[in-house]
Amino acid sequence: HEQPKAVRDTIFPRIKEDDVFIHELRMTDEQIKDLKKVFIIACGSAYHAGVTGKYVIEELSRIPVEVDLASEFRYRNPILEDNTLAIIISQSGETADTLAAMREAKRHGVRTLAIVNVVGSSIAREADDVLYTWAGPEIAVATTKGYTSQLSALYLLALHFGKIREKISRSDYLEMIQELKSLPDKIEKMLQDKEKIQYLANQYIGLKDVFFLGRGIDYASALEASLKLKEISYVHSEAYAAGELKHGTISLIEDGTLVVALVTQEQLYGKIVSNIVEVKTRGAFVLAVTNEDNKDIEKNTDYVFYIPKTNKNFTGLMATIPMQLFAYYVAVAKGCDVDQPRNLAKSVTV
Ligand code: F1P
Repeated sequence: HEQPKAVRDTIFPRIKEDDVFIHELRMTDEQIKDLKKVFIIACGSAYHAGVTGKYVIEELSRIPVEVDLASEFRYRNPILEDNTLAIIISQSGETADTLAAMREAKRHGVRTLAIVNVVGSSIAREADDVLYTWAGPEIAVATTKGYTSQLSALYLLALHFGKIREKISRSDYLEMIQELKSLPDKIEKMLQDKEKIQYLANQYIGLKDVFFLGRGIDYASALEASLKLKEISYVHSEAYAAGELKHGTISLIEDGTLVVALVTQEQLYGKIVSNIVEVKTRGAFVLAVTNEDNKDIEKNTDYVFYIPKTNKNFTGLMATIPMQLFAYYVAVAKGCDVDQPRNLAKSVTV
């Protein structure tokens, strides 16, 4: 419920007179124009923010982006060429694998930009530049506003790169800036509808398996939705890029299996609807999370949660929040302690 503030505090100070202004990033316009590659490196939810970041940075700035898990990157002798920027994402700034991966990137002479919430943390101290998220000092163990403020920071970066590299028209740029500014109010509005999510979660106390499906940015949101459910309610769940279903997973869908379809990318509506039809044929109960103007989806689904319409690059932030609420309500209904999830630490330092 503090997400409108966290998102506002992360975005607003970096928009001045309808321009993105990231004074923390000490890269010249020439260096940004010369970028050949961006590596995003993180763990857990921060990694999922990075997957969203890949879609948005590539779309808006046309820089190729590779996202890697810090625990893999640090041991795999990565190929890091000149003109690469490593973006390190970590809420705590202390995650051991992420810190080690950042050091590995630096050892190769690559410039590092950290997106971190904790001021003065190890990652913040060692990175070349730091873009702080302002989610506040009180962060849940299973991150929620930490995650959406990471997305906010990545949206700002993508717009900034896109503008400097002249990959976005002036009118699209201005429109997206207005849209960024409207996100906190839209989150506020969406939270007013939370009983709809609570109602559904209460039907699913005995829930065993859930499948989250999405394409493009919605796939990244599906990864985070699935992790959140596992972390706090201990329900088994899987996130799938919807097009991958036919490569085996579909055989796990049975009568009554809950499938959550994230459907925010208008250009992919048709594609995901055909995946929804496939799982419904096998008896799945389908919850769709979609844009408020996509009423058509009701024809093929059992339950719909509508999110406020926003620019297609920013829907990840909108779609994730109802999924965090879903995980929360399932956990509460099952009697789980959401503030102290078992086997989860606020920062994983070993
Ligand atoms: C990464 C992370 C969190 C998760 C939990 C364990 O932490 O996976 O996303 O909620 O706290 O660690 P960080 O590097 O972003 O601090």
